[in-house]
Amino acid sequence: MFRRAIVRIPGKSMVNGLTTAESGVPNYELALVQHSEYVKALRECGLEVLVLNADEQFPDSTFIEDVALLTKDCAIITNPGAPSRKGETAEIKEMLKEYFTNIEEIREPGTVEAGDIMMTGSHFYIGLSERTNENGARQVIKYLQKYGMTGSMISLEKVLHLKTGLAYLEKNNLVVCGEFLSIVEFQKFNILKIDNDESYAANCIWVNGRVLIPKGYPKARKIIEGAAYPIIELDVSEFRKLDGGLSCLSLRF
Ligand code: CIR
Repeated sequence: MFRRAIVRIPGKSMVNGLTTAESGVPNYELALVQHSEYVKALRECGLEVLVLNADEQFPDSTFIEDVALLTKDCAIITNPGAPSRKGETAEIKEMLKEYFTNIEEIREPGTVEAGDIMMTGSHFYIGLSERTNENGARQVIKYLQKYGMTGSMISLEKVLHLKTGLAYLEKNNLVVCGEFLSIVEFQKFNILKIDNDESYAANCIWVNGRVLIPKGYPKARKIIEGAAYPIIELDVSEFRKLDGGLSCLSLRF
């Protein structure tokens, strides 16, 4: 169960965020509304939500998931692979001191964005992507082992982050799409397959028994509901325009 989440209100500079989506510039006002609905949903799931102010210096800083990996025994501050995102970690590192005694850090030449890390109990899968390199993944695994947890690496072919196409919903249920369907390591899970035409819905999140999914993906909704999860559907269209989704918008711990 999670007790808390940290989110960051999007800044006006989000219109300059990194993207490959080619679906237009996000509407800032609408993004603010969608973000506040997201916060409301996290609160409905019983979380205390810590809301950080917008940071205009960093256009992608609302995607706060990428800058830290939070586990039950330690926090690992990442070193984002995207140069424009590296400075996002400083403030988070400071604020996490209030909640974690053990804080570790990924150092150069290692790069890691935590959107590439999926927690399944005490084992963590780490995607090797354009943002997360092998050196960074090795550092993560070393820290996890220090605190009695384990990690392993998965190579990415197409998607931005590991959790762009995967979500662990506890109770051995794994939402899987596209390139991850054939990965041998994942066959031990109960696979909830998402069709390619609804691939965006693979980035959903389990929060204390409920699953938050993006609005507008009826087939994915049916599959996840079929696994007996109550659903909260949220419109995150403006974050999708920046390759971001539901997991990226919070750090849950
Ligand atoms: C980026 O490219 O870094 C942002 N525009 C999107 C980050 C999405 N984060 C995530 O999937 N964990």
